[in-house]
Amino acid sequence: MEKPVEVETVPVHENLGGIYHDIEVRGESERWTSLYKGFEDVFELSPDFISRSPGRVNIIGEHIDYSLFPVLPMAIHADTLVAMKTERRGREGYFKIEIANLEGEQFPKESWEETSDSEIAIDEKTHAWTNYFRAGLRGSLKLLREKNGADWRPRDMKVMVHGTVPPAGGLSSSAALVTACALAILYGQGMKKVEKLELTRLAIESERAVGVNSGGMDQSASVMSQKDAALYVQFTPKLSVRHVEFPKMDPSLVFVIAQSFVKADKKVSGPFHYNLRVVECTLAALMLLQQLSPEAEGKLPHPLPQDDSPLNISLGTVFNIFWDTADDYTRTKFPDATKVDDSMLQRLDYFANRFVDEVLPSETYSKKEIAQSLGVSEEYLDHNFIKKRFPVPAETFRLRDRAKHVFSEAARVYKFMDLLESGPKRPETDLEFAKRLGDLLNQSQQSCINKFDCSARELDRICLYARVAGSLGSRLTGAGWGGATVHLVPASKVNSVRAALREQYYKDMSINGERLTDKQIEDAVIVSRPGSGSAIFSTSNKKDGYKAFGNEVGTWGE
Ligand code: NG1
Repeated sequence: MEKPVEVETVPVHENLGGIYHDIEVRGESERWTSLYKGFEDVFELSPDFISRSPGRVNIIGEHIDYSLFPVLPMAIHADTLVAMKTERRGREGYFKIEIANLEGEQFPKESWEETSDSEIAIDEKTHAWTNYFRAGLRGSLKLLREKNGADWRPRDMKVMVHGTVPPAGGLSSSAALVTACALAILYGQGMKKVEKLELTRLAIESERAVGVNSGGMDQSASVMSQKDAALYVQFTPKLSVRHVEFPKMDPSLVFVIAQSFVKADKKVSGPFHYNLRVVECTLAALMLLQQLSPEAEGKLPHPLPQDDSPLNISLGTVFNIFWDTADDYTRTKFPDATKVDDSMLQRLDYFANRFVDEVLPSETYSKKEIAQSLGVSEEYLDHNFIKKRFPVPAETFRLRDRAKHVFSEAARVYKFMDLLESGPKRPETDLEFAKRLGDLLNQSQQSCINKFDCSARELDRICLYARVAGSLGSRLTGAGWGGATVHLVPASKVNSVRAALREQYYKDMSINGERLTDKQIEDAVIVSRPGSGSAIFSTSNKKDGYKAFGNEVGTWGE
């Protein structure tokens, strides 16, 4: 089951069957053909290759990746495709980018020039779709320059994009877009072996340039997933993954994804939602950290420990410091901790239910209170955390509940993994076992509602209706505040869940005054099989160009 991925490179396919499940290939061959032809229509040339990166659904482990605790997402079928041709034509000292989208009305074409040594500028306030390309470009150029030396010059790029991951829908359209762009740029600029881990790290950094202090779950899932397996992602001591298959069960279980149609655009709402949560978790980490050694009493240790989280110090790191270096001082101060055995679950439970309550007794903390308690100025907090990179305007912070969510959610991920890896215990029936998995999803949703305040009324309603109709576990997936939900459903109950959501949620719903169409309702609920991660499809040595996509399945005619 365990597979090291450090040296794995992104696969280069010549067959769509290597990328999609068989049943998906026919529809995809038509779509890939449209992209290829769309490219030829706009640029009057054929693309050299197409890169592809999928969206993801998170099964469990919400809002804990940026605290560096493990998460369990899986890639979905929906993805972003980037067709590209590179050439050397433009002015000396410059390179040119022409980028279009198959859905040109919604995503207008752009072209611009950059100097060969430029640091790509991104104006995150414009929320332009091409910012994601720019973000991928900035990260990729940095890596290419490191590998190729300072004299290396980028080639011109013609680019055509198409995505099927719904934007702001909680399925990580942004990570799919950034990752597919970064992969296309690396490959198109001459890196024929793109290391998965390198691409993932680059995509995480790149996405942080677009206005969100994001964790690393989405990019990991998009790049490193494999067909028919969920992906267990660990962020410490370094980024690593395990491919996890679900035990075969009777009744068989499927994951159903249901859209809420409530837009959750992190870049717009970031200062009040996502980025604020990152700040709250970071401030909570500082408050806990300050308790951990005699020198730190009443002030922060100097220098602060540093990690790879968005603001460089996280709840996960403080948790590790506590248990790895617990000394006499900590033991005297927190005697209960000495009774905790060294299992992760016990330790997380101690943090979620004892330590956090003791250190953070109040529901909210003002900036002034936090600064006083840490022995630093408010300016220091602003400069290093609250207004660093993407400022959040908040003056009060709910540290206790945020931290309790993080530690309890991390425990749920461990429990879920334990169950998956040990399978049903005799004489437990498969259904009883499945219910235990489902309970963890339901508890996660409860914690997202009560402690992390990242759900939405619509998401709660969908979860409720789905559970009544037979889902064993239902929760929001991704950042929340809208977007999508995920449900663990016995295959025999999928139709009743679908029918219940249609009747009770979608039927009377309207967007901008318009009722949902039958097609929208049909597409809103999908059964998702774990899909594969990023890939390149090389078309340059195909005599038949786009026919390559259809020929191998015999669906493309003249
Ligand atoms: P969404 O908004 O669903 O793509 C975001 C973050 C993840 C993770 C989840 C919450 C980005 C790109 N993704 O996912 O890293 O923190 O929220 O678990 O910011």
